[in-house]
Amino acid sequence: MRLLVTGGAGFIGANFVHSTVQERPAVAVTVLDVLTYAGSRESLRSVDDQIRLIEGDLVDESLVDTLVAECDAVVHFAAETHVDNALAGPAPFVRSNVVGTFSVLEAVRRHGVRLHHVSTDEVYGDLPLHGDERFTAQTPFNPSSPYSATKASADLLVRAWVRSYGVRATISNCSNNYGPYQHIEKFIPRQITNVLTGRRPKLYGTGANVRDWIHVEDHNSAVWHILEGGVCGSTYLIGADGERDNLSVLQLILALMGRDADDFDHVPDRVGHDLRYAIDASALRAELGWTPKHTDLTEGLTSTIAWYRDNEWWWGPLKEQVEAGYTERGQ
Ligand code: NAD
Ligand code: TDX
Repeated sequence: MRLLVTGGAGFIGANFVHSTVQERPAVAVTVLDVLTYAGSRESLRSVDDQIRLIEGDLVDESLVDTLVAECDAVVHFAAETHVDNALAGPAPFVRSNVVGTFSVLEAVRRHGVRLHHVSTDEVYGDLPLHGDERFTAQTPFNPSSPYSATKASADLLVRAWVRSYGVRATISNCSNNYGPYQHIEKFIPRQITNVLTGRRPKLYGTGANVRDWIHVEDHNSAVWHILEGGVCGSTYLIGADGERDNLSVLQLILALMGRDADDFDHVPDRVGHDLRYAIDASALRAELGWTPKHTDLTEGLTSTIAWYRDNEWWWGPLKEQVEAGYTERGQ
């Protein structure tokens, strides 16, 4: 199989490329990535002689057309992904997430190529903090932020291209990922690298907001299950029953790193901050037989902390600038 992976130099995409190269040697991987601040050649360094990396933009329709024509399937990860950046400046989110997905859809339509579109649970908005309701594929879209609105828009384009043009596409909406190679602007790696550099972790508001954590390897194994066994036109929700409030995740990180439970700062809350996400992944488990492997958050965080401790070469050069940006926003 010749596989085109968009956004393969970002967090989830790079982990996907690593596991694909390792576990599926018959798959020829091409990565298309424009290498924004969030993408890095370094994330693919260990596999660079086993893949082809094309530095280019999703909105470059002729480049996307050429690459899609050469492949059997596309896994579309590329997007602008950080909610705080979307709040500060939404334009790149509309460009990459909406126009970029349109460009991919037009190319797969022209060439009859199978597409898997990677999306987020944030398209469904948020749930009440206390309760046991969870998102399913039937939950109506209700995005809160410019980021989630552009992801919902992209999902709607994919659905319409399936219905109107018979494009062979599946969609997945996954919960919050963690693991190696995640950009240090995001919650878990920001706090780990704050501790590693002698800074105090920063918690938005009271930390009561709940996220449903999944290890990136489990997200990616679900993507492979869907690519191979998913029904075109279907949406699959991916989650591993990992609900935790932010304060308890932070205090677990502090404990695992030998710090006191109160060794952090409260900073102003994110505007429009989604309260709670929770995924019901029973359809994916029942239909495609997928099960997550990393269900113990303490174990998953222990290995993630070890990865950041051992790989300062990868994140160290970014740290000052990322924290300067947060300081400017008062967070
Ligand atoms: P990331 O920000 O780490 O990586 C995104 C990658 O896309 C980067 O390498 C970037 O250079 C590339 N990119 C952005 N715009 C591009 C463009 N116009 N052309 C080509 N490449 C471009 O993101 P991530 O966390 O790895 O997320 C990957 C996908 O998974 C996204 O679609 C995101 O919405 C989705 N997702 C993420 C999470 C999560 O917790 N991180 C959860 C659910 C879904
Ligand atoms: O310093 C911080 N302190 C803090 O309390 C940061 C960066 C975040 N937070 C909070 C905000 C959220 O409630 O932690 C939670 C997680 O924040 P992010 O890592 O920014 O993730 P989130 O906004 O939940 O979105 C993530 O999951 C869904 C990804 O960034 C999205 O791309 C994905 O679609």
